[in-house]
Amino acid sequence: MDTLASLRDEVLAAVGAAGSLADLDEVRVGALGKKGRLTGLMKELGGLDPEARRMRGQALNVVKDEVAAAIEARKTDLEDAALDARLAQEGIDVTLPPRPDGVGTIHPISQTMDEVIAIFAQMGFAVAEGPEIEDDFHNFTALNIPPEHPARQMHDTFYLPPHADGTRHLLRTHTSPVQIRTMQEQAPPIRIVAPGRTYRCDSDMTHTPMFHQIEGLVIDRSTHFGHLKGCLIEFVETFFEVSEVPVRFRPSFFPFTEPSAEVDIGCSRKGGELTIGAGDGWLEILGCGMVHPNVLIACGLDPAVYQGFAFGMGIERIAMLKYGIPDLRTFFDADLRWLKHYGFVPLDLPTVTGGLSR
Ligand code: 2NM
Repeated sequence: MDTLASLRDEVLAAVGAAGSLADLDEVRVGALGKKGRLTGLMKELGGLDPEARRMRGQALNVVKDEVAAAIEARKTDLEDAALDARLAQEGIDVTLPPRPDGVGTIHPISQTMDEVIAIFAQMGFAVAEGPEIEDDFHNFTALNIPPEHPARQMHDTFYLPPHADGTRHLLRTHTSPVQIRTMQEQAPPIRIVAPGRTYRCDSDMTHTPMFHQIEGLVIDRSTHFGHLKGCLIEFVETFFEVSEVPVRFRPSFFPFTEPSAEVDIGCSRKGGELTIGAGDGWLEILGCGMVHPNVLIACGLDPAVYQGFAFGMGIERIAMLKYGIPDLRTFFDADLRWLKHYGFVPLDLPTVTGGLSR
């Protein structure tokens, strides 16, 4: 009996002292395993006479249960401690800034769009969006584009299958329908930019059937061409991140503006390299003008009270100029090596004050 009591104390002490699950298992095998010390005592029961075997068996079972329970309790403690240690070690500090590596890059189209929006947002423009599937009125008629205008022809515009009444929807050929919808829905003063995807049935070295535009619109009671010039000169200098860029407003024609102009910036082409900001060359970068009275009338505005200016530019084109991307088609190739080369650091949003591109 004495040996059983001391064996019990010894095993329980060893259980308490086990510092790891491996140590604990060693103690368990040493006591309760096939060749364990308690198992050994169990095996000796066979040699006892019935009464002594019963007494001894009961005593052994009590100790066995006690040891098994102690091992189980210790095991739980050790597992909890191991989990706590792992949690402490693998803990994530969610207040740390994220690491931008391994999440890809920002496509130059997205970057350029974000930069342009940041510049106009800084000037007080709101961003407006609208459907890419449009109707004839918002894409053409309201914009003073007559039915015989070439832009309406099948080969320039993607038309959807006609409805029963003969009307057909189309993929917007510019983001101007967003300005039409804004003028219909909001009372002046209006100051918006409309960025987005546009579609034209055209595909060659310098045209893709889907491309990106941003257009702007300002409507108020006394908005004039001077406001248009100041706004766009400011935009050009901020966007190209050079001061004193030569800017030229060259008379042009659009059905939806009168007068209309195209804006060129100064550049030099020496040795096949294009430098923006100086030199004797000119590069066209956007179109603009005073909103045509017919457009205002189509949107329910009185041209005797309200006037304004509008402008539009292609994102691919200004992205190619600013970032020296020579081939339009590569924007749409989804080539990982190209994206790595021309892409931008994620999570580094362009701001006018904090830097547009770095
Ligand atoms: C351009 C050039 C000139 C333009 C006009 C309008 C609207 F809806 F106000 F009439 N939206 N966009 C516009 C004017 C677009 O893109 C080259």
